[in-house]
Amino acid sequence: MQSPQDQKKHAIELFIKHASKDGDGTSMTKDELREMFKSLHVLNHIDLDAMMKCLDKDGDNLVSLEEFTSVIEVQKK
Ligand SMILES: [Ca+2]
Repeated sequence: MQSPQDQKKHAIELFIKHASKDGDGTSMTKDELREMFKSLHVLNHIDLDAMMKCLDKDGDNLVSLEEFTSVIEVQKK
């Protein structure tokens, strides 16, 4: 059983790993998001467009680390 802190740490590591593929590691494109879910073996269970909309709060078509972690924190409540 992981603590919420550990889960957040792992999520951030996951984000940076995938966000670094074609960028500077601070934001994730939809393609990178897709690759991330693929690596987690959950892509088939996810509506990528809905997920992107949910994560991308400022609508720039990139998911920043801040946007990513804010969703994780909401889910931990
Ligand atoms: Ca954004």
